[in-house]
Amino acid sequence: MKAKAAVAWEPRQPLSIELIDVEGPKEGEVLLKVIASGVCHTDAFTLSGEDPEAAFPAVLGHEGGCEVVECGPGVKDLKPGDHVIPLYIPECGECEYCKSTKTNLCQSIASTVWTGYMPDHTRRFSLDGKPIYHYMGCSTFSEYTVVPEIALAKINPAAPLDKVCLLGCGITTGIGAVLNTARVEPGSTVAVFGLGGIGLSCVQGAVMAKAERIIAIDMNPAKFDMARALGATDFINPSDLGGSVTEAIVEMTNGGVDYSFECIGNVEVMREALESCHMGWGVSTIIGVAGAGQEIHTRPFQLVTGRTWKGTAFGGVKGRSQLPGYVDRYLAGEIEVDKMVTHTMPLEDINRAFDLMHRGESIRSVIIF
Ligand code: NAD
Ligand code: AHE
Ligand code: ZN
Ligand code: ZN
Repeated sequence: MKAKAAVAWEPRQPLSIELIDVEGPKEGEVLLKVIASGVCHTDAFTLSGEDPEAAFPAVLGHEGGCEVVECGPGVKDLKPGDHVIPLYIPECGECEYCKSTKTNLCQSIASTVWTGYMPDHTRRFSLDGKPIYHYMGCSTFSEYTVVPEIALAKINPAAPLDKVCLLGCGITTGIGAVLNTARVEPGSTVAVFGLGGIGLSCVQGAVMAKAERIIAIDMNPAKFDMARALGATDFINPSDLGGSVTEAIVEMTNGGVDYSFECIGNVEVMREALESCHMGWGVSTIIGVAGAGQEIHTRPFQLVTGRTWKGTAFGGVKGRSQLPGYVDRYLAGEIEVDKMVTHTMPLEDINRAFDLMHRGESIRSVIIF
């Protein structure tokens, strides 16, 4: 079939709207109509050319709200009309990672997902016979996409897909980082570095965890109003300080925070986030994704003296079994999603979504198909 899609032909170039060919679903695969897709900073990261796993040309996008159109042979639990959210981390239920309660990192199809192929090592997208890569197993910047059943969370059909698409990455990642990865306790002090879709969702998660003090840090003060509305209690703009953010936090909290979260992808800030944690017990969780060749640094003494460095992907959430519950909690008014959608636009305007993100003018743009 034909589908309108935004194709990334090469890094650092605007996406190009094309009418591509989408092949039907094979064994275990599902053809989806994408109703809406958020635009995450990771899409911009891959487009920037910094992602060592990037393959071009590709259809990017991984925050989708979709409807099932057709099921390939062997698909067990989905039917046309079902509402689903594609998962860049699948849940096969059978691998040693799925069987462990300690991780969500199902590895059943990881070698193909992260290199731009379907699990059978072929691709479903092409234009004039030239194959196009998939992206994170989702490729939601296309009217139609093909995803394996094990990478689809079936959700409550009452949920608006143009909102809950954001649970396909940003919001779930931030909340999950706080509740699953760091496991913030009531009464804790928390610092959130970077107040985009991820950082603001950490703020939201910290409120859910009943943190007492939530320090929100961003170089763009325009982000503070939303952070305050979601429950942040203190605000730091690094440009306003004489010294470092770490010094400011250590002073404000009498020694450092119990938990910090890096939601930017800046390795220098990752260090600051760790060193802003309290000696003896502070835990810093890395969420931001950094470019090829970049590495984190700190004095080993920081860890010797009882700080812990952690990281998280999709907030530790197992997609098929746990994401539907996040959708239900949104429907019950327990998770804020609507306020995070600051812009909506048709696919034709998708490059504006990237411009708004880079200029710091959006939290999340949602593409409506
Ligand atoms: P975003 O662009 O919407 O937000 C980033 C925020 O950081 C902006 O508000 C910006 O002003 C702020 N910022 C930039 N440099 C700063 C600095 N030096 N000090 C303080 N603030 C600074 O991005 P996002 O969509 O929220 O994504 C954030 C990061 O999380 C990205 O690296 C993204 O790739 C990553 N991410 C990781 C996962 C995961 O599973 N680990 C999931 C989603 C996104
Ligand atoms: N390709 C990058 C890594 C990108 C990365 O870490 N992706 C996160 C999700 S970001 C969502 O916005 C992830 O889940 N990774 C798990 C995995 O197995 O890659 C690089 O640095 O190579
Ligand atoms: Zn993302
Ligand atoms: Zn698995």
